[in-house]
Amino acid sequence: MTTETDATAAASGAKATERFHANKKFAGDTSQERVNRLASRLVKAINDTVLEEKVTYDEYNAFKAWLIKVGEDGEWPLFLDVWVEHSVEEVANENREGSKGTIEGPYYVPDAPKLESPATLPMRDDEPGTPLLWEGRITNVAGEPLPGGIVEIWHADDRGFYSQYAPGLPEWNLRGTVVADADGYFQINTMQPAPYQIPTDGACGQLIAAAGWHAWRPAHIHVKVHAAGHQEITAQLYFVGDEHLSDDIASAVKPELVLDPKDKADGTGREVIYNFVLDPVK
Ligand code: MBD
Ligand code: FE
Repeated sequence: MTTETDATAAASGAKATERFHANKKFAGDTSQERVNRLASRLVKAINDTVLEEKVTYDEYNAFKAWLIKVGEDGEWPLFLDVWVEHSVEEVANENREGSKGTIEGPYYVPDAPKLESPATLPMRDDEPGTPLLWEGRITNVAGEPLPGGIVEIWHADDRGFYSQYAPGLPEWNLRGTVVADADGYFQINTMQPAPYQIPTDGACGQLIAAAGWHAWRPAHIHVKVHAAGHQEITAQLYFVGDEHLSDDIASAVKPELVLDPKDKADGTGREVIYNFVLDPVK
């Protein structure tokens, strides 16, 4: 039987590439002037590196082979989201007053099952890990509740695998679209995820090994929070004490996004409160 631990970089890369095309979330109307400016700067940055570092033909050919492999493994979404998206997110959200955001990453799937709060995410009968109850409230920047607010949530399991990107997991495992109540409150029962390694057997893993880096991200819960008339926020929540908070391969940790769950009094796992504040639509 194929299980999640049989996951390959190329298979999850192919899924992430397919998912990117399906989500189609860009306008594609960049002006010629802007393309000229950005493409010229990018090409110049590469040429400057070649000239300043005296890059050899061997290194140039290794680079070319690696870029080809990124495409063959479907790892452009992974590569870009790990090494570039954090800067794009910083620019996009620099003027927000409400909650901090961070990168989306390559594993979001829209239209996860809709769950009324209090919600329990879809999971296996024998889902491994520590149960986590997350309670929160969605408000505007004035602190007023936003009824009908929604928390889309997705995260890896206790072994570090995402449903729909690793084989053998139920389609919507640990994914849901949670609807807050009339006062903006929500409760979500899930399993605390474990620290996560990006796939090591594809082109990105090859780069990490060749450069002597590591492939770890701290354990994290992805969310998209939205409510009518407000800007959607994409974020991730982390866990205090995680050894990779300070060296996330994706540079996506912010101190405002770190949870400190406590043991529940009834001994059934852990619980934490984390609220979201949404900016009005501009
Ligand atoms: C992930 O799970 C992730 O969140 C990011 C940003 C990149 C790769 C895998
Ligand atoms: Fe992730």
